[in-house]
Amino acid sequence: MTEETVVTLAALKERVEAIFRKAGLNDTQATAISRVIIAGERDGCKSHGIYRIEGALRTVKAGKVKPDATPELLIEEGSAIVKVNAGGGFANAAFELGIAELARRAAKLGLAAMVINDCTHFSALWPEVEALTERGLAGIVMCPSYATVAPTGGNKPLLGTNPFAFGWPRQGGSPYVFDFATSVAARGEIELHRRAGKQLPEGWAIDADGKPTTDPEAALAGAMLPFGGHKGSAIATMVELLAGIMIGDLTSPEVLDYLGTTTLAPFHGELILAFSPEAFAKGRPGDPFARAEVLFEAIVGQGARLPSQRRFAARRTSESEGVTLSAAEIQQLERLLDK
Ligand code: NDP
Ligand code: PYC
Repeated sequence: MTEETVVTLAALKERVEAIFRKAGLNDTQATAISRVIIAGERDGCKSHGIYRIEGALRTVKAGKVKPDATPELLIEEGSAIVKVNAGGGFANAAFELGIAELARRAAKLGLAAMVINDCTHFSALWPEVEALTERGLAGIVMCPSYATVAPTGGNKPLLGTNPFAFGWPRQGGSPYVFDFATSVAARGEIELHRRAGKQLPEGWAIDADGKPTTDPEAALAGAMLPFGGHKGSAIATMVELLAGIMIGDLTSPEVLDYLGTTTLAPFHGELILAFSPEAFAKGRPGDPFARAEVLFEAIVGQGARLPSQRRFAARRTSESEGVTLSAAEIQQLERLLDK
């Protein structure tokens, strides 16, 4: 099965939406979830593209996410905190409901936060960060996951792969965006290695006895490791505190207790922080956007690349040429449509 097919983004979107509608998702849920999955494929982020459809459908089937949920916006006049209750649905629809109000408040107050509660979240965070940068705001987004990562010095899964993303708007160009798991790699990467029959790089995981392993099966049965040793371990813990405990939602070990498995998409909350660079820099010398450009130019000037440049290049190609899917991926989509 080595054949590949090029599919336009519009055709892929139609297929993915049809799969979710068939599985009982309402329009709000199906369109929002499809948007981020297509964005993953478009930007060459396979670990959060169509590969995620089956996990999302399994979660619907297991009754752990409400396919027909309607998220609810809960706002208090004057508050910097915008809350959205996802109503047990996917986070994507909740985010789309709250983003305009978050941006309005951040522009007015200088900074604002969106808290999403009671959601199932399985996607990459950069689509959300980019929704902020498109509105001229800087942003930080984070959420827990489920306990699959051992804290540095420990030997059992406790923390999540807890993604953490940041974005800074750039006039007339792609924003500065980074988005990564606080584990050495996203769990999706381990699963993709397992499916491809490939060994993991050293330093990604330990087995169930706490010994280093490069075998994806043993890693999935054991624990992943935080990136950067104690530093990643502490950042992952911060995510549990801010985007779990502080917002009154589940931490990664609680998510795993609730789900009883890592084969379903995790149920928890999410925290989105939005900043107006102009408001923070007001009264200080220099335009913050122009000063940021000097920094970016200096980074690139050393031969380094900015994060997300690979993604933006993949996006340009996909938008003009479509995306290439393997025969197995096309069969997967057909099978899911026929189910
Ligand atoms: P990667 O290691 O693939 O990439 C992390 C970031 O670093 C990207 O912004 C990437 O940009 C950038 N980058 C990579 N190499 C370089 C380089 N040489 N120089 C400069 N920047 C670079 O990310 P992860 O595997 O850790 O995470 C992948 C995705 O998984 C994320 O989108 C994350 O949100 C998602 N995730 C979601 C979870 C969830 O619970 N919802 C849990 C864990 C992860 P570029 O893309 O351009 O290469
Ligand atoms: O890739 O680690 C991951 C992940 C967990 C939940 C969603 N993505």
